[in-house]
Amino acid sequence: MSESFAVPGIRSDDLSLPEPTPEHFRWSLLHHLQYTVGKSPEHASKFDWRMALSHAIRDRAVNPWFASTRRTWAEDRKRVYYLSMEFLIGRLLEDLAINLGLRDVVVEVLDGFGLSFADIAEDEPDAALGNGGLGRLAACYLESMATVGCPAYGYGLRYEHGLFEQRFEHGRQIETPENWLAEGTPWDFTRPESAYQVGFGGEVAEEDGHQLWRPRSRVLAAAHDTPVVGYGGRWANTLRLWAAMPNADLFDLARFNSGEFAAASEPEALARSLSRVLYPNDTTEGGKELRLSQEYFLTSASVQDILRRYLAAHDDLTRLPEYVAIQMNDTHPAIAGPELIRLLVDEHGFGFDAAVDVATRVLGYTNHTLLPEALERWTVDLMRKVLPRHLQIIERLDTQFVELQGSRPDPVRLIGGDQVNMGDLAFATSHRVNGVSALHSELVRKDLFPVHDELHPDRIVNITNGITPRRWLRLANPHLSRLITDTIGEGWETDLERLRGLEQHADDPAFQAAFGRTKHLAKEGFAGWLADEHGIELPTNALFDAQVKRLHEYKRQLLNILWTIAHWQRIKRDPGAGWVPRVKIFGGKAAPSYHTAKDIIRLINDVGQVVNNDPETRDLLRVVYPPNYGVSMAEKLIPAADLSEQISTAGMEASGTGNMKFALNGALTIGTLDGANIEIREQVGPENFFLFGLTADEVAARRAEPDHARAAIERSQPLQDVLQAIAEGTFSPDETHRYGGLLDLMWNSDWFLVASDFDAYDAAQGEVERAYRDPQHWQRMAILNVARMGYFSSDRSIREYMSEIWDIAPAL
Ligand code: B1N
Repeated sequence: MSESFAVPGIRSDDLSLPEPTPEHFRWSLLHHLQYTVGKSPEHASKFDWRMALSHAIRDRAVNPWFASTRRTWAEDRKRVYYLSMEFLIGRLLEDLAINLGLRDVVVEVLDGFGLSFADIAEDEPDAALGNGGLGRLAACYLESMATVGCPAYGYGLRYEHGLFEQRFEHGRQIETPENWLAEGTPWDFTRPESAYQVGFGGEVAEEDGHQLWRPRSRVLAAAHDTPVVGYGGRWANTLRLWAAMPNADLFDLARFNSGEFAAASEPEALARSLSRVLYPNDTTEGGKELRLSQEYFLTSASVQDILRRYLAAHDDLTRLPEYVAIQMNDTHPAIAGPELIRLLVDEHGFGFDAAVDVATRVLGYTNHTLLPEALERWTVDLMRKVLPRHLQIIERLDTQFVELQGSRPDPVRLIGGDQVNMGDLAFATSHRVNGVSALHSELVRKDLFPVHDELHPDRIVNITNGITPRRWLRLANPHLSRLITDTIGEGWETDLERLRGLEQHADDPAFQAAFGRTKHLAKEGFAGWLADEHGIELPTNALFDAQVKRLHEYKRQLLNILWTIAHWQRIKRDPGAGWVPRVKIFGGKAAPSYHTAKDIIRLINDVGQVVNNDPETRDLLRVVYPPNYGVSMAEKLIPAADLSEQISTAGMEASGTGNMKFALNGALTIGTLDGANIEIREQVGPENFFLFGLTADEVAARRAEPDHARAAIERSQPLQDVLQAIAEGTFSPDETHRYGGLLDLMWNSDWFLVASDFDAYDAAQGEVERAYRDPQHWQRMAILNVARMGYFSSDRSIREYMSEIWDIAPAL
C-alpha cells in the first residue's frame, strides 16, 4: 500500500460534469480527440474517433461509480464478489451509451460531424475473455447486479489474448491468436497501488506449532478496473481484472548486460504467462499446471483484496460472512476455500475449525456441468508442487469430511486415490451450491452430489440462468425494442415481466404485421453484414434456422447437419412440393484439440459447398457457417432468426442461455427436454414450442440397450440415405472416406443418441415447415414467445442469488 496523497479539501462532487447536452458532449468528444488521443479532427481515423468517444462516454460512468462505491462504504453494506475465470463481455461502447442514457445524444453529435455511430461502434474489438455460456453468464450477471443495485465486484483475469479467432481453410477450422489489447483498451483504470503477491511452490515448514508456507516464487497481480454501469445509470460496480506482472527482481540486469537477452527475460516471461491466454476449452479440462496456476493466481489476488477491503472498515474477521459473499463460478476458483482458510489460520490466528466455519458461510458454488470430462481434478503430486500448504488444508478437510460420513462403507472423498476432486471440495466449503436450471439442479442432487446432499439437505438450490434484456433485446434488436415500447410503454428494460402486455396484441393482424416487419429488418441487417463481411448473399424471404454455440457432440450439431442432408435429398426428389425456403445458419468454435468437433465443422462446410452450388435446390436451401462466432455476431444474428435449434441430448446441457436470447427475440424453439428448454417451454406454452426427442430418463435407458445406434439407423430409411451419401463421398468428392470416423461413431457408439432422436427431430422439422406456411399462425406464436420470456431476465436470477445465497438487500 502506498503513502497517502489524499487532499481532503476538494470534494469529488464538486467535480461533477454538467448535464450531457449535445453541446457539452460535442465539446467533450473533441476535447478527448485532441487531448487524450492526440489527434486533430482533420486527421482523425475511425479508431481515433472511437477512442475519443469511448473516453467521453467513460467520463459519464465515473460519477455513478463513485457514488455507488461511497454509499456502500458509508452504509457499511455487504458486497458480493463474483470470482470467474471468464467474463465474455463483448463490446462495451454501445452498451454503456445505452445504460447511461446517452445513445441519442451520441448519435446526434456524431451525425453533426457526418459520422455514423454504428460504424464507430463496429470498430471495437470484442473482449472475448470467455469460451461460451459460462463466461457470457458472468457478463450478464455483472450488468444485472449493477442494474438492480447489488454492491458487487467481478474478479477475473486480464488475458492478453482472449478466445482464439477462427477461420476456415477448405472447410477446416484454423485458430489464430486473438489480440484485443494490441490497440489498447479505453475502458479500464489501472490501479498500480492495488497489487498483491501470489506465491507458488516451495515448502511448508513448522515453526512453534504453526505451519509456515515459503513459496519458491512470487508473481505480482496488478488490478485493472472497469466500471460496470447498470441501466439508468443509478448504480455502478467494478470489474477488477488481474494482470500478472513479474517482480522487478525477476529481471536479471547483469545477465542482460552480458548479452544473454533471452535467458535474462525468461523468469519474467514465465510470470507473465499467468495472464497471457485464455484456455480455449469449453466444458472440458486440460489438467495442466499452467491452468491450476492461473486459477490460484485469480483466487489468491481476489481473496487478499477482499480481506484488505474488509479490514479497512472492520477488525473482527469472525463477522466476515455478514459483509462478504464470494460466489465461485464453477470449480475454477474453488481453491478459494483453502486459500481463505489458509489466510485466516496462518496470518490471522484462527483455529482450523473456526476458519472453516467462516469460509463456508462466505462461499457459494455454482455448478455448470455434469459432464465427467469437465469436473476438475488435480493430482495430489501437482497440488503438492504448486500449492503445498493448500494440499495440507485439503487433506485435513478430507479427513473431517470422511468423519462426517460416519460408518458409510465407501465414503466420498475430497481426495480420491491420487486426485483432488474440486467439485467435492467446492461443495464441502460452501454454504450453498446451485445448479443453473431446474432439471440440472435435480441432476446435481441425484447424480453428482447424492452423498453431500444427504449430509447437507439444505445446501443445493436451483437458480435458473438468465440474460440481460439490455444487451440482448434493447441493444441487439432496436426495431423490435421500438415496437415494444410503442405498444406497452417504457419500463420493460428493467421489469421484463411487462412484456406480458404484448399478449393481448398477439392476434391483432396490424401488430402481427408490424412484428413481422421488425423481423424482416433484422434479417436484412444480418444479411447485409454477411454480404459485406463474407461475401455471402442470403434470400431474406427464407426461414432463418440457426444453431450457434460451442461445437460439442452433446449439443448435436451433427443431428442438425444430417437432417439438412435428408432435407436436401427430399427437395431433389420432389422439387415442386411447395418447400419453405430455408437458410441453415451455423456458428461456433471447436476446442483446438477436439477432433470429432472439428470433423463436424468440416462436414457442415462441405455440405454447404455442395448444397449452395446445387442449381436445383439453391432457392430452397442454403447452409452458411460464418467463421468466428462471438458476442458481436450473436447480437446481429439472434434478432434475425426464425427458428432456434436447442437440440442437445437430454440431461446434458446444464441450462443453455442462447435458447433464452432467441426466444426473447421472437424465434421459435425446436428443442429437447433439456436444461432451461424445459422452463422456456413451460413459460411460452407447449403449443408455441417444437418439442422432440428422448427425455433424460429415456436417454439413460436407451444407452443401456446393446447396439442401440445400429438398431435406430436400421429403423430410419431417411437416416440410412444420409449416411450412405456421406459414405459415398457426396460431400467430399476429392476424398471419399473423409468422414469414416464420424460414420463409425454413428454406427458403433453414438453416445449422444443422434440416431435414436433422428426421426423425432425430422417429424418436428416437418411441423416447423407446416407452421411457417401460415404466417399469421407463426407470427402469433413468435409474439407469445416474446411476451412470456420475462422470467429469463438475469435481473430475476440475480435477485434470487441475493436472497437465497448472498443474503444481500438491493441498494436501490
Ligand atoms: O455454462 C452455461 C450453461 O448455460 C451451459 O449449459 C453450460 O454448458 C455452460 C469448463 C465450462 N458448463 N461448464 C462450462 C466452461 C469452461 C471450462 O473451462 C467448463 N460451461 C458450461 C452457463 O450456466
